[in-house]
Amino acid sequence: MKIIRILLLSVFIALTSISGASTPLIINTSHRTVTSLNGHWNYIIDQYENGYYNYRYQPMDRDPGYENNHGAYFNDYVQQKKTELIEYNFSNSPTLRVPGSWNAQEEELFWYEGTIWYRKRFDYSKKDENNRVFLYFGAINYEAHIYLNGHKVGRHVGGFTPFNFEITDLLKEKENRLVVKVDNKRKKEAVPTLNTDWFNYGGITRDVKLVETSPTFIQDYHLQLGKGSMNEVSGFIQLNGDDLQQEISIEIPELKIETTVNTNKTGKAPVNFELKNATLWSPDNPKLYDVYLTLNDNCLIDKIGFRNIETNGSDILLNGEKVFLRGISIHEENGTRGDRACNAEDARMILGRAKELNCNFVRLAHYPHNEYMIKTAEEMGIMVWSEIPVYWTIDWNNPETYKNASQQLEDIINRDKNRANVIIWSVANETPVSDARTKFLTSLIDKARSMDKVRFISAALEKHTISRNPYVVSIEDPFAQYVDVLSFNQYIGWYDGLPDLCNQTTWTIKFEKPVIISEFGGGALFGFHADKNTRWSEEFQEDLYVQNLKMLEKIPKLSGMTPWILSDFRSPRRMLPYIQDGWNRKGVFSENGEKKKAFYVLKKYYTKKEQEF
Ligand code: GCB
Repeated sequence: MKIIRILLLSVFIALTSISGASTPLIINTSHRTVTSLNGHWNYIIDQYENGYYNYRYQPMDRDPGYENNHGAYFNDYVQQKKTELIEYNFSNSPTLRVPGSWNAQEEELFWYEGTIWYRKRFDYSKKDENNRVFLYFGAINYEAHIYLNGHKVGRHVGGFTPFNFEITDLLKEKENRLVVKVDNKRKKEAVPTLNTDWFNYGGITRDVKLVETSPTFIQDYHLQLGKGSMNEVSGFIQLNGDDLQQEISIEIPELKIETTVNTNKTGKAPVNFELKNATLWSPDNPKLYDVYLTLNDNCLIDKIGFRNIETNGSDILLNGEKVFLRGISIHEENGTRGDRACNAEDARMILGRAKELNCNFVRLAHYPHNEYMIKTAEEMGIMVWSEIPVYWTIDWNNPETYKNASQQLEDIINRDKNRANVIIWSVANETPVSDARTKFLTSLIDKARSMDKVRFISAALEKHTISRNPYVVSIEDPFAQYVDVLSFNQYIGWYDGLPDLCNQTTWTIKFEKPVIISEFGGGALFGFHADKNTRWSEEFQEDLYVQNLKMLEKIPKLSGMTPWILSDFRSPRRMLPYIQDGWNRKGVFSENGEKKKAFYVLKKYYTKKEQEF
């Protein structure tokens, strides 16, 4: 008996290690044939993961390919026998809105970190019987196991990146039962790790859709100006399907461009063509062109901007002209709703605040934000710093942790590589210096550069004092030599002395690279007024901004900044009663969009900067 059990277990382990991975990411889903599965989904709270593990704490789950694979216990598989003991029922369970976190929707779930099962029933008729169908999730925080009609479709780890699975063979016309196990428990080896300074919203936090494609289709493409070029588009197109060697036409009618490429045996075609008299994308004129990619009768449209971004010594050049990045850091949160931002309206609201500050740049901290944020920023003429959650104390020596971080980086580059406004991939935030950390981060840089030769690579580093002189500050991190843009966070006047310390501080930066101050700031409760020496008052924060801006202006290589932060945001680390009450108060706006005094200081500075450049 014992031997049989061991045998079964080893079969199970072998099976779980061979599959469950998602299919390559389908980009630009918003311009494809899609059906939204957003809406109300039934849910079951499962704190002990009863639907997944048996009472010996062995998974009842099987990965795809397993014969008679009904997946987990809570798989919503139709039970025929009336006598069968079934201790769950989705149909009689309450519902949650998708997209959205569970914390924001049910009071009893506000602090919940664990497993919740979601179930959605739907009918689906394909537009053409030969077509293929994929199930696409914008993001689920943090780990997801997906089952369709009693079969395991796959598993995904990472709370802020999109993924998809092909479900063509599992899909039915009527009564499909889609079950998702979502687990947002924090873990040491995860990315991010146990400790962060933001709220761990759990759930299906972004759009869910079915994407229908022809048997062979354009799955991916990269169409942007090549490195150093103002007019040469260079990139690729990638097909998915059985008929991989085909001709694809590329058209940009407004520029009178019509060209074709032929894909090779692997479905890939390099793309190179010249743009004549194109208006390049910039914050002043965020021009996007309609680009048509046609394979047989199927046309996929995208709106693409073209721009050149380069550094020259310590300058950043956009389309050949020196630019100052008038930025602000942002969390992906709608504070009024107290939830993750998840739609175009949220994006317009958040980025509208950045526009009011006169920003031309945003740091989307500390994880990949949803696609609406990137695209809305692109339309509004706002450049973007995009980041992965390699934050603070990641498990640097764990190869699985590296794989996870690297996958998140790959997925976000894949999703956003055609967006002209994205200019920086950031691989980390405030990570403690060690050999293992530097190796981890340089491998991430290699990965990013292998996928994107044009955009800058950076990371938010920390400052150091030299020669034990607290007034002379520099960047000593060995990782600094690998980045294109030198970025660092500093909190002089808040964690580090009082705002007056700014007057005595000087900066020596030895690297011949553009410098971005990726964070500075301090907390203030909107509506709390006192003198400038009283912490948490709007006046203290206002003075802190005045002093910091005066100090930072003196850094000769300064090319931009993204103060911390646009709006107050939820954080379990911030529980000071009557002041914080669960919110990090460093916003220049309150969570409801009220402007604090520091807002006006920063806006004035940015207006001056705009005139200078
Ligand atoms: C930092 C972190 C950011 C925090 C911020 C703060 O350095 O990068 O995530 O929220 O400080 O408010 O302390």
